[in-house]
Amino acid sequence: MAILKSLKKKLSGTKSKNINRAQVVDDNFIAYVKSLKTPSNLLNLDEYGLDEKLFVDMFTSQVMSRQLDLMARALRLENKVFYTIGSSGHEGSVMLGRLTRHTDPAFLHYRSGGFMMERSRHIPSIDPIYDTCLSFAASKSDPASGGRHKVWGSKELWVLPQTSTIASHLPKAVGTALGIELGKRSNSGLPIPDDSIVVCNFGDASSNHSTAQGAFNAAAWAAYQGLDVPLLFICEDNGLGISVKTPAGWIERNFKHRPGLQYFQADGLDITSGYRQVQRAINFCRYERKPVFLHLKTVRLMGHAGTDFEVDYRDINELEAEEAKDPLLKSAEMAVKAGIMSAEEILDLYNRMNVRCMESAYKADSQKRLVTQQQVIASLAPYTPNAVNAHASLTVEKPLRIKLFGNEKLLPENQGPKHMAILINKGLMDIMLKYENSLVFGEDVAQKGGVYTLTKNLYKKFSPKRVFNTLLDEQTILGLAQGYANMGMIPIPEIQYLAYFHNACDQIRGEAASLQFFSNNQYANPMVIRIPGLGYQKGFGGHFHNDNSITALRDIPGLVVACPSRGDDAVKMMRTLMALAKVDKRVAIIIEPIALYMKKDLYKTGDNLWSFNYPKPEESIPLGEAYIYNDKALDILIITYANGVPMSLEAVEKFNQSYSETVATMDLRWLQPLNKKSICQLAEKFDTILVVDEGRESGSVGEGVVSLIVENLTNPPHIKKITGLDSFTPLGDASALVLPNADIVVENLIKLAHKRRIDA
Ligand SMILES: Cc1ncc(C[n+]2csc(CCOP(=O)(O)OP(=O)(O)O)c2C)c(N)n1
Ligand SMILES: [Mg+2]
Repeated sequence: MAILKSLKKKLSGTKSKNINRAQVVDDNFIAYVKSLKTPSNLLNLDEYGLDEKLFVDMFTSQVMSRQLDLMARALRLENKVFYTIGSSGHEGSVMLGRLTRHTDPAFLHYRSGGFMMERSRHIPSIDPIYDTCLSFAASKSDPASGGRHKVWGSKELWVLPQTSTIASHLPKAVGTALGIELGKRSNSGLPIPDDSIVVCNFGDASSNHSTAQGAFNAAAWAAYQGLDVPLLFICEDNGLGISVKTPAGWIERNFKHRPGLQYFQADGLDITSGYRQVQRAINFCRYERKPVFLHLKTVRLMGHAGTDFEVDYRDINELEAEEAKDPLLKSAEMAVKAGIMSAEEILDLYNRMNVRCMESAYKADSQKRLVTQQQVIASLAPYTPNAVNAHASLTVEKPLRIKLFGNEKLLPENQGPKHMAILINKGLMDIMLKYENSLVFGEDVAQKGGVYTLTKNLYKKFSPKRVFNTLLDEQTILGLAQGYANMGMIPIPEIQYLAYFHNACDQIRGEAASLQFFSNNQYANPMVIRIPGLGYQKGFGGHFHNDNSITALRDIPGLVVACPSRGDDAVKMMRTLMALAKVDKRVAIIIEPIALYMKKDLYKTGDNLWSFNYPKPEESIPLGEAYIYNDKALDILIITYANGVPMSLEAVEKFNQSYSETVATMDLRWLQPLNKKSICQLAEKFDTILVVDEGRESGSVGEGVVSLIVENLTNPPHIKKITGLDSFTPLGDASALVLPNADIVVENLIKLAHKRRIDA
């Protein structure tokens, strides 16, 4: 009891009761329970589909969740807990924890304490209170994130960790539901039972987010066409998003009649009346395999988070009315009315859980935290180069390839030099043959074969189950990729143009790329995203088809960004990316320079010097390995990538017509992470360097290259950098004005050569 008393003291602090609603909620419960009397006519739980044990379990889970919230508020003040967004008022989610299976993948709202407590009963060895305390305390032994974030997450309970971006988990929930249906028909099968459903909850305000709306639409769009989408959306409606009220009746009005989305309502404030309602929704979802929108009525108690003083924006009478709806009061009342617990027993349970939470929190606080950078990033970007490279060079038996391509002569390596578009297309065929669980999807990738025919014929060769068009929504495409990966597949989504990646960027930035990090590498969503992009398209364009902004990709932790300049490299790099996805479960993007898709010649028309042989099946390019043209050169080094490579080679050819300085050209090939070692080792051999970067000036790859060299070389060479302008790309010939070109490269080479001569 000493702990309880000290908690109360901390909760009351110096603040008035009006401000400290946690204290009020706590007091209310105790006072209310003390007032309860067992009636002579007992309530029959059977009528609600419940029995005594079931009820007591769920009620206990509600109390556990509540006491975790109260503990967090108290120990936050002692710096022992770093997170105070609670679940109070939302404890009705215990019904979902009970009625779904622990193998139903769950993407949770941050108010899912009740759900977690109840789901944990499926695996008795789990102590959900202690585990939550470890997460609250950012302890290294937190089983969910290894101390990286307070998340609801558990490998054993199929709860994939979510951080705080509201609605960002909905697209991957759609993907996971569709992934269940795809996976159960595939040879490799599913990691969970075939009749699983996906659980995805969120708040009422979050349901308005365009990411959420996109996910509802995508689920309904798929269901409308007869696809199975076993997805249970649960909107936990407490009527507020921080301080902003959701208009009364809005959620029901908005979701009740959506085609393809079945609406159910349930009382989240009373587990007796809510139980069957929740059960009906879950059963419909599981057995009809259709998407469901379950509207769960809740209240929010104790403010949005510990730092939120509701009295600033809510009337005290309104607050008290909400507090009177506390679902724990209702459960206590029902327990007494049903004669399964006395008031004393309830108070005893409440106090015991309080002590357990406090003791667990103090114990968690005494555990080790992350104390080195190495520990923090241990799960960020796993990389086992030997295994990856060995896997990249594994090949499929030749007869299978012959069958795929038609005959021996038609094997791409027997077809002579080709341009990039053809080589990537054939490369994708080989990859799909090698990885039976790989999927190609995106806008227009199936029958049409993509805007630039890169996926041509894949649909015919690998069936619509593995190559399919999606609806026009990049967030959904990347959400599908995450979901399919969760179900064991290797997605190869296409985003039609780089500009359109940006409008869905958070699906990679905040979600896919963060999963290994926030789950301590227990969960992963390996994928290889193909994105045509960059400038210089002749006769076609404007900004959105020539977007050259790479900056937004460069700083996404853990993401690999590949950018080939020639077709054979593209194929070899894709092989490595697939191996990275398979072996280390990494997320990668390959930017395909559109203007190089059809480029055949280098110096003059018909020379065919930018057409290349299809790489032998076992060939690949290790992550980070650059290529150096004219590696014997001694005078000037050009560092570049993508369109910059043929542009620089052309410029060097022109330059050497009048100047004798020898020039090497380094094609970086991998833009993220930059290979510090290889860049610096090569740079060290030169006194003059020209960086040719077709991206925009600010935050460009070139910026990274220059700073690596300047910071790491004892005698940094003279460096000049040319980049695109910080501008959007205009239409027509004006587009050339904002990008580097071969003449500019020549001019700069000449200036650098003169400077060298003067310096010498
Ligand atoms: C994309 C995004 N925008 C803003 C926020 C800040 N934020 C956190 S919670 C929240 C309100 C969410 O309300 P609701 O969905 O109703 O959930 P509740 O907290 O009421 O359970 C906001 C605006 C965020 N986390 N993510
Ligand atoms: Mg809300």
